Amino acid sequence: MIDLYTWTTPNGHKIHIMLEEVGLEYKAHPINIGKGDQFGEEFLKISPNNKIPAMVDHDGPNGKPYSLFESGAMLIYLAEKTGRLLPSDTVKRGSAPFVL
Ligand SMILES: N[C@@H](CCC(=O)N[C@@H](CS)C(=O)NCC(=O)O)C(=O)O
Repeated sequence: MIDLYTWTTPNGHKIHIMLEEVGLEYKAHPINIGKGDQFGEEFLKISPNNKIPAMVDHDGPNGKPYSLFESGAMLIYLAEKTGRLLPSDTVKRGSAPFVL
């Protein structure tokens, strides 16, 4: 189970879309950045740069809770956790259909 801390911005939507695509169970917690929720003491423990999105995977590496922030890092983590949407082969990760 993943707790996702997010708001209705493109960076937030990226993670909602990824979680839906890979089919992991999650609960979304609204962090209203217009009202300053991102500066709350508890949220800053998960996202020290006071930005959404951030998440806690309660079934992280070695079965332990794992928290992370930065949408790019979250996307890679979720892809690697599920083995979906990101080839492990470096060449296949590129957008070019061929190698020069
Ligand atoms: N590089 C970060 C950018 C995150 C970001 O800019 N989040 C914005 C909303 S889209 C935010 O939380 N802003 C609140 C603030 O800076 O106080 C990521 O990709 O996660």
